[in-house]
Amino acid sequence: MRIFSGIQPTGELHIGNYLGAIKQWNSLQHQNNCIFCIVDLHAITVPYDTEKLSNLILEKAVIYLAAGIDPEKAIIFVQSHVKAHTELCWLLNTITPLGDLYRMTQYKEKSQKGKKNENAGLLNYPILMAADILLYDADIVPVGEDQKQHVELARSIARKFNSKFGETFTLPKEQLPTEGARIMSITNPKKKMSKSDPEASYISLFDSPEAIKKKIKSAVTDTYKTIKYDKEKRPGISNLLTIYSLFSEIEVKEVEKEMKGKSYKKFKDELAELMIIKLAPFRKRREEFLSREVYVKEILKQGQDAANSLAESKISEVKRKMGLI
Ligand code: AQP
Repeated sequence: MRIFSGIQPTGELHIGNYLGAIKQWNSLQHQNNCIFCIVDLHAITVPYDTEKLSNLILEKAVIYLAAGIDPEKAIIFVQSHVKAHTELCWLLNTITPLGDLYRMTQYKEKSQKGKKNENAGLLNYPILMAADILLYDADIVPVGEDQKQHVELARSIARKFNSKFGETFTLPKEQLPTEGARIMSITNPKKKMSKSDPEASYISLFDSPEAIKKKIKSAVTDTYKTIKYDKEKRPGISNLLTIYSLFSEIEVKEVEKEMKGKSYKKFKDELAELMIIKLAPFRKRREEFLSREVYVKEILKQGQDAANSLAESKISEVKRKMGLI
């Protein structure tokens, strides 16, 4: 299987990005042809700091490596280093109905964050994402729930292209983890955890033990007394139970049994301890790779070459089919 997925260098990676996406990448890389991209061109569709972007891009490569992505097994590269992504995006623009873009949940949410957020790039984001995926004929796209709609659109664009210009693209399918596809914000458990939201709302993969303790301690729960999963009525405690379950690899039902009779404070203390232990190796490996910038850049260069050769051959086929010379 060909696997493609990416993450935007918009901020610090949080446990949602890990549980929703990177954890799946880790297991998929052993038996598939994996391509993992740092999607920097997506990151510039929202307000950003030009001074900080280059560091954020490099840091994401460090994080992929720290999280266990093996450059011997997977291609790791930066989206803007392979020109065919923007070229294919333009070509796919011409067959994508505007209505499909306006109904995308992420567009609606991000454009509502203020007038300055509204730009054509934000609206066209899913077409660039379709280009990212279709360029490599990806069969599977491992993502969290928020990206499902975009992968569905990529599949619909591929189908449309194939019927208009002849069989060209593989129809991609999203792959969501059974649990952890939507980790919620710890300050507002009705909202998805997001790296561009205020720092208190997410737990970074690299938060210090003190920060983890502080954030979990102030995580929003409810006024009930028992530690029970009920996503609709008790989103806060349910989110914490999901996080505990995923990091401990114990099913939620079992965690509930283990926590029976314990106070929220005790549960939170145990959750914080668990996360401190589980996240410690990420922090350590990140420090190691941060001090090996030359090596990280070399990995990205090799990734660029490998991705480029696949992408160039696909874009030539696409242009030929569309009648361009
Ligand atoms: N809360 C989440 N729970 C589970 N999975 C999540 N993902 C994001 N948030 C959660 C998954 O992480 C991958 C990378 O996401 P992205 O960088 O492409 O952007 P995003 O989906 O918009 O994630 P963020 O954290 O909310 O970033 P910002 O704030 O920049 O928009 C994707 O597979 C995503 O599904």
